[in-house]
Amino acid sequence: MPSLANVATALPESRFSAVVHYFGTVDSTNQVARDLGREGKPDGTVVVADEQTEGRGRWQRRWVSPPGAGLYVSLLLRPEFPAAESGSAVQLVAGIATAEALDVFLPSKPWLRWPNDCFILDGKIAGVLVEAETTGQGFDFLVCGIGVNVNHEVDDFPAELRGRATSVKLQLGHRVSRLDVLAALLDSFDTWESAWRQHGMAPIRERWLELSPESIGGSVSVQTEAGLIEGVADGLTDAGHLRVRADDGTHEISVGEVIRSRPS
Ligand code: BTX
Repeated sequence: MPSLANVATALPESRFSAVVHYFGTVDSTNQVARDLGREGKPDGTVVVADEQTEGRGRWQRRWVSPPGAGLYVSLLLRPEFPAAESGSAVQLVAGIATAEALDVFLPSKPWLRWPNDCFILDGKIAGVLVEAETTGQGFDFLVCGIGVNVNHEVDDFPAELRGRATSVKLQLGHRVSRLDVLAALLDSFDTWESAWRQHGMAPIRERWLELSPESIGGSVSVQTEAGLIEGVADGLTDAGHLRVRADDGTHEISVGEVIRSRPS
């Protein structure tokens, strides 16, 4: 199986193959990509690591990132649209790309949970963390971090995640190349990011919703800063916010996460 260390030369040619940085161990590929962004590195720069010691999720949560098992990748993006608009779009694009890449390898359909999780059956297999860097002058760049559990064994997960997290290997019974997963992911990301640049939110929102059946008509519980909102999911707004019909009216949720759903 090809080594991830060869990533800079092994990726098929695309807008993400020109500047690729590989590291054995980093704190967080998102942090490294942010530092590179501050140094002025170009749009499309890719950071990949074999291990993260401080892999992060949202709200200071941890992303478990053992050596040799997962794909830990961050993309440096310099979109011409404002941070809020670009961040929402990139989040959707990254979710689509993750699900489509996993679909190449797995017999069960990957599905997405708003705003940033990818599941196989009821196991979380991947997550996306988009961070924006802004200065006093305005919006500088985005870092889109994606973590995919590729060759994890059950023992690679801490006890509290066993039974809730899964990997490609646990689903398939054999290892797959992280380089192949990355190539599929970047190919899909490029396709859907181009669709967004050319046609706006409509095509990516439609594709994202195809991959997230619970987000249309599912009974969901959404944790927000203002508390728990329970109701029926009614798709996404133009800004990528989750629309939920509840007893007290329709909510358009910009910050939060679906924590439960029941079949519609
Ligand atoms: P999140 O905040 O939605 O998910 C974090 C939560 O998911 C944790 O609190 C834990 O319950 C669970 N979890 C942690 N690690 C794993 C795992 N390996 N598999 C399944 N569940 C897990 C999701 O945040 C966004 C994660 C992005 C990770 C990438 S990796 C490359 C880049 N660098 C970096 O530091 N973060 C991103």
